Amino acid sequence: VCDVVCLGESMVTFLPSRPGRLADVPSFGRTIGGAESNVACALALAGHGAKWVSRVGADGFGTHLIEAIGAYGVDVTDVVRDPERPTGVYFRTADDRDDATHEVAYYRAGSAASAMSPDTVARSALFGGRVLHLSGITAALSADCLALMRELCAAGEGRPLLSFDVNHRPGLWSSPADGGPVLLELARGADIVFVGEDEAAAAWGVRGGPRAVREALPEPDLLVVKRGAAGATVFAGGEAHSVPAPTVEVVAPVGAGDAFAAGFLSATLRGLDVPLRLRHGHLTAAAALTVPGDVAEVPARELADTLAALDADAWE
Ligand code: KDG
Repeated sequence: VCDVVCLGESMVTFLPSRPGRLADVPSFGRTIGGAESNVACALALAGHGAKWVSRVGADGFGTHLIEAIGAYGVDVTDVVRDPERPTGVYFRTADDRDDATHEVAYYRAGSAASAMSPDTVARSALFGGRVLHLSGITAALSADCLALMRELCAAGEGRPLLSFDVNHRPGLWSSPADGGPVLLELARGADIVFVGEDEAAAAWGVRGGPRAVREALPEPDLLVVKRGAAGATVFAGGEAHSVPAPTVEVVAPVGAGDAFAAGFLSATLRGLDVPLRLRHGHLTAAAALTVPGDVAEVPARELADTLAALDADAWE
């Protein structure tokens, strides 16, 4: 049984052999990236049925993505190979803890995944799970991808629970101002929304903490506002719950948001109460923060349950 279907572009990711400017890095190690497949991998590691739906090129990088993501236990049977377009790749620098020097070089324009559209992605593949997880990255990839996202976020009956991570990537939008209104429109159609306080400020000009974000986005049943090391707040119905984040030694922040979403969704699928879902999100994110790549081991379920159940003092 498939619990969660994740739709989105994944890329072969190149991590630098040493810190410094992209221009100076002598060599790179290969790994995999892609916000939505990161969520699928973490969910599969946590024992859930997870499927990743996408398009990759008919090239070696596409094969690598399918094999590597499949090796996490993710169902990759609905990933389409595109003989005409390449698999996207991207390069990172090792300074990405520091926003001022963060560099990500994408080589993904015209990629196989950018050809995802309402015509090329089968609804049967997307609607077969309990949850469909999407992110704002897909909306920025092409007009076809945006059309698909609009259709999915507007689809009413017969749709699984729709989870949407805003994932605002200013560099992917042709003009930084384009992304905000689209991401807000898509988020309004989802049931569960994840957004960083910093993203809400950058994309929507919303400042004033989690409550201000909720005012700008009252529609989703569950709205999770993430505040980095300060923790996260979830709005569910008329209630708000905040949980601080555990303190960890950060190796690389990339992938932590995806891990958070996976932990929260895992706890949601297990029917745990809303504040506990935040704690599971934090615990899974803590694991991802301490590895250089995007996907980390997830804490074993029994351990995560024990840690999540510690009283509030332990979480301060
Ligand atoms: O959340 C991590 C992702 O940002 C990373 O894996 C790359 O999907 C990616 C993107 O488009 O930025």
